[in-house]
Amino acid sequence: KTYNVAIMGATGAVGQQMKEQLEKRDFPIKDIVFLSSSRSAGKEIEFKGKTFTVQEAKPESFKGIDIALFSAGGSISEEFAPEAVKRGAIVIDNTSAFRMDKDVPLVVPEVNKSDLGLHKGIIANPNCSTIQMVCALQPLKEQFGMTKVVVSTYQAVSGAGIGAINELKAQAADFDNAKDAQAEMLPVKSAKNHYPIAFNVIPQIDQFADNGYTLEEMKMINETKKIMHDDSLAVAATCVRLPVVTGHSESVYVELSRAATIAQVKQAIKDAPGVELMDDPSNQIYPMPLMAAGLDEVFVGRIRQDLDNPNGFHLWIVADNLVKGAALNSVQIAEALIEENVI
Ligand code: 11C
Repeated sequence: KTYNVAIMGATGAVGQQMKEQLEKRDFPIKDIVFLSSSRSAGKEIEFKGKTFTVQEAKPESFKGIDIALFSAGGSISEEFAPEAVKRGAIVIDNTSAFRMDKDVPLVVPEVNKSDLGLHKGIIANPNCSTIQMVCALQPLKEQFGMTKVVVSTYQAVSGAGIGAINELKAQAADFDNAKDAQAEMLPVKSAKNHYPIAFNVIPQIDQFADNGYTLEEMKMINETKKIMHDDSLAVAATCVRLPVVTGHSESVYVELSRAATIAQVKQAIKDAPGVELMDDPSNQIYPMPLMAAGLDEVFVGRIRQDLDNPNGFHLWIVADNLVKGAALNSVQIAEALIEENVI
């Protein structure tokens, strides 16, 4: 069987990657349509050797569509996802618009594929920094239980879109004027103040919530509990932007409910689907964003037992934020819908 697919936000950093994943994984496509806002409509996209023109999204664009992959911003999803569902499509939404809705499954196939069956038309793709973390945590939680997670992130600018990548590249050309570099995109386009990211580190991703955490931090906290089905899991996050183009890194401290050896933790990570253990300090083997860019896996290294708490472990987790963190996970959700006979 083949399916009619739409990509909403086709010209964005994630939209382009969605197209590539569909091609690479040979997703069973009958027909495909590339949609965007009026600003990007008219651009041309190559897909499997054919040229397609990007169309301005209208509610009627979703007529006959089976699966619609959305990544064009939360307000576009709020406007068009219900229209797509009304016309019979299943929406896989990569924005934060519906993630915490009770009726919307929030899915990382390696972790909670069974939630797909509960969908009412919309399935949410989690935040990139959440996806890579839960892929590594799930096998540990399953085997040893888990009480607490403390994460600090080192996030790439591509998470903030193509404009942020271009800004980093432009700023990186002139170290002598780094402090005065022109900045309009980061920490977040809609913020009052903007700071250069080249030669810098910015401890703000997205806007601040009233509790002093950023929205990115709150996403990691709330989404992790929802995906792992555990409201009692204590989660704290500090999210930081680095001058890296692609690949989010995370330093994660976990406390397990039951005692585990370092060998057991490494084995659990090694056996986990979609996760690759890359941990050999004697040969300086550990994951880094430059090597993870373009790859599907979540890489885990630097695994250490805490020196004070035998149930505490430290991990270093790296993945391509546009691949497993966004487009690949969305396409894997679509594949899982087929495998599980949900569509
Ligand atoms: C970033 N994680 O790196 C963000 C981008 O909720 O899907 C993804 C935002 C989201 O800036």
